[in-house]
Amino acid sequence: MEARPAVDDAALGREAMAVLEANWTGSGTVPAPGLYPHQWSWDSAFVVIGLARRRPDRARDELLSLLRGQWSTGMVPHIVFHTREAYFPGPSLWRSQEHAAAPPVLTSGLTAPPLHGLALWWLYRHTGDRDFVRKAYPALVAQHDYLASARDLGGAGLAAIVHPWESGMDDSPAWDQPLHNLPAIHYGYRGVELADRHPDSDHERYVWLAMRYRDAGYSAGYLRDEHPFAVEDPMFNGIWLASCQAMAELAPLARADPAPHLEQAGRIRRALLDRLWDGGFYARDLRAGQLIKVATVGGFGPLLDPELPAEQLRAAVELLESARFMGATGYPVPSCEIRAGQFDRTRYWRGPSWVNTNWLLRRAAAVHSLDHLAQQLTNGTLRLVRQAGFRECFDPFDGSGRGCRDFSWSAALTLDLLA
Ligand code: 9WN
Repeated sequence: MEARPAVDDAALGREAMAVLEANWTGSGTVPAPGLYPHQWSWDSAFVVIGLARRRPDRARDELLSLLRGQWSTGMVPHIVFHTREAYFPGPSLWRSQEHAAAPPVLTSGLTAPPLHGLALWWLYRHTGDRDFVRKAYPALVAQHDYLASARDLGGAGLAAIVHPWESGMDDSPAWDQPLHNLPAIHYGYRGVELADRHPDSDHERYVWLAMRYRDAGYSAGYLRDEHPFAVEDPMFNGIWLASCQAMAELAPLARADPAPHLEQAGRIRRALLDRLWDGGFYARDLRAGQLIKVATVGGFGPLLDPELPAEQLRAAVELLESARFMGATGYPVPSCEIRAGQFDRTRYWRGPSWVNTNWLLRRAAAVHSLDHLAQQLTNGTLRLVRQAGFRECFDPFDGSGRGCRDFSWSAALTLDLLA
């Protein structure tokens, strides 16, 4: 465990702002210098949330900057490349510039959890800036329309992810089964260096899946009929539902009708309950036609719904607080249940705790007036960053930092937790 001098709230807030200043490129906030040198979609939404009170000007620029990468299909890409800095997979893999629907700025061809509606609502709540709502609202309507049309691969109202990167939790044990069901892959890297954070062949599968989709022209028909990875993820859809509700509240400010957003939220809620609930929420593998029965932090996404029925709310909170999750670890919330064979306290989404999922669950707790749980999540998360700094993720047992340093969403959400 690294020792850090004790910091009070004011000093912690100043440190967090300094990280965000350093990670601001002039046209967006990078998740971390070096490792992630471009703008990532859900990272940016967390930055908007974190800056809403202290730097609303920067929060607005952050969101608009990300939305410059939106495709004319409405798809908001998971990476927007504003700089020339190298990253793999970079623009040469995605080749967005060859696609008629893509904007002039280079982007990836995948999307990410649609947190932006909630982020815009957060910003409005703290600034009262109606003009900005009016400006950003249409882009987010288009984003939601894209998900409802091109991504409802199961036909029941949920959006399917077509790549582990779209979940934001790339190496989660939830994707092991669908990845291992893919056909045998023989893909040569031809000069591309493998990052040592992906020591296994799953990284080849990631690249192969991305190339298949690209070579099919990023077509919705191909996704529906042929793409071998299609999963309904409870976190992605729980976030989408929360954003639909946020958009319903913002709609009158944009002189629009809230009803379609509420209908969308209702469809997502019904489908989450019908299709992903089995004593807990699990991801559904649409290609294998079955639930993926490993409990991960992603299974708590539907808690973001204020109208989640009491039975599911009670059972999900019980699981979260149990010795399978935060009841057993010193720090909230392990990304995978600790009793699972796949649990690994050292590997990204296979065990470590993350500030963003802690923040989402703290938001969920607040939505349901679970004040004690919300306080536990706040205190535990602040303890992590106070002790180990704004690391990418943390060992859930001893709180030591993992992954890169000066990670933007860890800093941004700390600002929100301190408020
Ligand atoms: C792949 C940027 C992103 C986050 C994801 C996190 C990680 C990338 C990677 O970093 O994903 O997009 O290289 O593993 O899993 O949540 O958005 O911070």
